[in-house]
Amino acid sequence: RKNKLRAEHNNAAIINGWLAIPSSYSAEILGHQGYDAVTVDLQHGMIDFASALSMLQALSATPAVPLVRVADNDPAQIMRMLDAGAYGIICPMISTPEEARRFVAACRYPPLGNRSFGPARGLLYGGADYPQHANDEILTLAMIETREGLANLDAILATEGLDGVFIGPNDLSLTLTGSASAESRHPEMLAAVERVVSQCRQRQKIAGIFCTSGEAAARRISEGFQFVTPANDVMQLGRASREAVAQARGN
Ligand code: 3PY
Ligand code: MG
Repeated sequence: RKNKLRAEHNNAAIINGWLAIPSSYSAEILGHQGYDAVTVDLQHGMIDFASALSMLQALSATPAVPLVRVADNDPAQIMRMLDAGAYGIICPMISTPEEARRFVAACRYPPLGNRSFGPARGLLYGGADYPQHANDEILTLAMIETREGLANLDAILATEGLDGVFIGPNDLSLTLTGSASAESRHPEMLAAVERVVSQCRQRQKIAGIFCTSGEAAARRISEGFQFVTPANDVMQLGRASREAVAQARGN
């Protein structure tokens, strides 16, 4: 199976779903809604290994490419998630080129990296030739969400094998402006976001960002992002429920 995310990122933007609820049924539902990719969030989602495994299994029955956001830059967890069938990893809090190299190395078999061999579900999802193609197909996105990560952006983007970066706008605005806001209009945030887009464009890397809605995601695409997450399952469930209650009450 070819990872269309790596092959096609120069064309249309990748629309990525986001799962924080530990449910294979939620994963299956999102996977069938037209997303290019769906990410299982082990950092801020309420998801353990057993749930992540069943969610990745559910996603493999859908057209969406299964991705995982790991809890931190831990090679053991990254390798387990790849063995569980993740076709890409989003790694939080990458602040230095050394951290970026460590992250990418965990995603690549030797000689490119130090991923240990035991592909498990990779073979079921990716096919019998997965070991020959995994190094070319596993998507690697480093999260830029610290002041240091922003300062080191160019060196991080220069990391061999890194496909791009994914802005965590809550953490980034928290460190830059003192308050967490996913759609912050603070001048420092606007400048940071613009810088990420332009440096990614120069190096032909993917610029990604978390967004709070479809409208916000469309705006980010018009700003030059190629990978957007238009809210997560929790936000969408809450929003749709509030609307239904309000409509039922006639408000
Ligand atoms: C952030 O906004 O900091 C994120 O990590 C988004 O998920
Ligand atoms: Mg974050």
